[in-house]
Amino acid sequence: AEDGYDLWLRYKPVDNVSLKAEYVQALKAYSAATDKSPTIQVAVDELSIAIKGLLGVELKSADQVGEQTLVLGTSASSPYIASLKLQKSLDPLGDEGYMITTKKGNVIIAANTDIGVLYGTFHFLRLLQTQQSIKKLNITSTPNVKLRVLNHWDNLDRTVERGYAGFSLWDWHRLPGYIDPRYIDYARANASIGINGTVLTNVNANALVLTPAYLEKVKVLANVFRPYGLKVYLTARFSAPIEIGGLKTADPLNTEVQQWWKDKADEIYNMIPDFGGFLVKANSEGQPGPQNYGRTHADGANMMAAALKPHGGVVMWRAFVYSNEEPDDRAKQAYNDFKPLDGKFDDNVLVQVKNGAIDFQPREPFHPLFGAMPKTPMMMEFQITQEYLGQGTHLAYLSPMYKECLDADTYAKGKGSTVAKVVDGSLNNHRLTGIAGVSNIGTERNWTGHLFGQSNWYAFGRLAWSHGLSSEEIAKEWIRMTFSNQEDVINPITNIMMASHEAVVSYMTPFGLHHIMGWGHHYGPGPWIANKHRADWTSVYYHKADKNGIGFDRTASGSNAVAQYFPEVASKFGSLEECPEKFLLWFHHVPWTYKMKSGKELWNAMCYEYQHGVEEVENMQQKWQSLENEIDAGRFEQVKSFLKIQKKEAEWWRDACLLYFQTFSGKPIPEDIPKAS
Ligand code: GCW
Repeated sequence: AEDGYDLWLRYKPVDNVSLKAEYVQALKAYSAATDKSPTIQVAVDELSIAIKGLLGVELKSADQVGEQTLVLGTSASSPYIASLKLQKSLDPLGDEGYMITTKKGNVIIAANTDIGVLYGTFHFLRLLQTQQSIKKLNITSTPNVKLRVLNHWDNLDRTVERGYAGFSLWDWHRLPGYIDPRYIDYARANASIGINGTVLTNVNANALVLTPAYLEKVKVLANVFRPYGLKVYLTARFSAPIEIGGLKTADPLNTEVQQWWKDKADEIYNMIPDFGGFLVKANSEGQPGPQNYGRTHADGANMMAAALKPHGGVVMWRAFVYSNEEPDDRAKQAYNDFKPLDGKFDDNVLVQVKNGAIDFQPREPFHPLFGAMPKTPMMMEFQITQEYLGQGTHLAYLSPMYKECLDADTYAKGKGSTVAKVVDGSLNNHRLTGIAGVSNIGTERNWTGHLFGQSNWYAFGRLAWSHGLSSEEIAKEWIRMTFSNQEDVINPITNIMMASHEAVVSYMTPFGLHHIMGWGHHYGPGPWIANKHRADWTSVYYHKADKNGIGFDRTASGSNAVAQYFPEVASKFGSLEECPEKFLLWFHHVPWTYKMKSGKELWNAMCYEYQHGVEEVENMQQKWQSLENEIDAGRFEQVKSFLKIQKKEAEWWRDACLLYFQTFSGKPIPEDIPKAS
């Protein structure tokens, strides 16, 4: 039975007869260098598996390149490619880009490097999987962003912080002796969408991973991943020099501490010559950091950067900081801490910023740090795992959420200064660029727990490579590869996916409400949670509901967080009339009687919005039901069951939030909204 293990690499037989004939014809044989590098070998292996599955034929190696040969390689490895004199067109493709082109009846996959060839191979296979014609190909592709990295919040005991898909893939106990074949499938999946880095460990870090015993294990994973272009990174616990180094301090300006990190870096690179570098969470949520010693984030980051620099490694220093003692609006703290440090970071440091200023909410306005630190590479951090979006059971396709942030205009250098341009380096001429996604992957058979979680891993990779793709294009690719190329399957699932994120926003946090989830676990509604953990957090900290209205005043009359944005954005968000309604309660405290664009008063509009979210889930259920005979029972039934849970929980959210907020508004819930049961 289908269990989703194969992800989007299922390679089921091509059912379109004429296309199948076209493919078989074009793929009589392949030609690649005879002394294949490990990367070319995995490309050829992938082709063989795929061609066998898709076309039912064995891919044969060509004695010489005749017609209908698939040729793959670089000008250096393939004399045939060299003879085509493509180098002028290959040069701009850099060290990861590729070209897929038809020459004299042959399909050519050419690149400057073997990894470029592998990426091109996966692209070519995608054409077959999504049943595109390959008669006259003329494709070139290069990634927008250099570091396209998964962040695993995986602990050494194999629990996964905010993971909803089983345990960590990394079987530390059996490493380094045993290589779980799953590591290879993980690397294949990542390579197929252009992900080129993986941070193995949780940002709430355990220093033990930097000890020799663990580094031996990490080395084995790095060896497995290397042919797939996937570099390994680790989280570095700031206090590691004390915890595993026996030093008395971790002060970044202390020369012994600096030497300890240098030695540690040397030791790591001795074992893993292409080690990527460190990801660091410091002085945030109890993690140690440079501020413990009166130093800045730049002091801390630069110390590690200096240790990694001789080896070509980078530091990804997180900007997710806020302090429990700080009475100011949490949304403002990262900006206040980091903005003054612009220009102070070494050139192998990236500052990694969450998409929004609070914390991976179903909807957040973009983080004001994007555009605000022109001298510093700003790395995007998205969350793929659905911590605040229904975790392991709710269907939410997140590409529209990622795109909303990437497409947002910061106005940092006038109109058109989108977040995407900040992140891809084009706005401020940075060559070191990056994008991270907090992984939703674990040991469940289908990797992500919810089958549709796979689409978020997929979409993250595709957008990291190419942020101009539309969410719908990405959804359709994924559906074709995951389910079927039949229009009557593609269309309903596209509709389900495209409406899904907005549905979650409607039944959880409409109109810019945020962080009203249950305390700690963040699952389910909890707008009433009295927070004893911070002096300034009362039960109404984030929604601020009272008799008059609801919403967090972040304008000049309130916390003035809007002032952190560039003037055009600040005046838009700061104006009650101009602020997009989707962010209204993020920035404004609004009277219950306020007239919304729909003509309804806020209270009524909110009631109907929650109900709308519930109805959208019902729509998703109906559409899914129509696929009963089109999709294998295993996957069909699982998604169906999860949608049933989602429906129940959407109602739970609606009822809980409306009944609670009603205690402030004092207004009736409209009669046509179903009563809480
Ligand atoms: O989203 C929050 C989570 C924490 C997480 C933290 C972070 C890893 O609730 O579990 O810790 O953010 O991003 O550092």
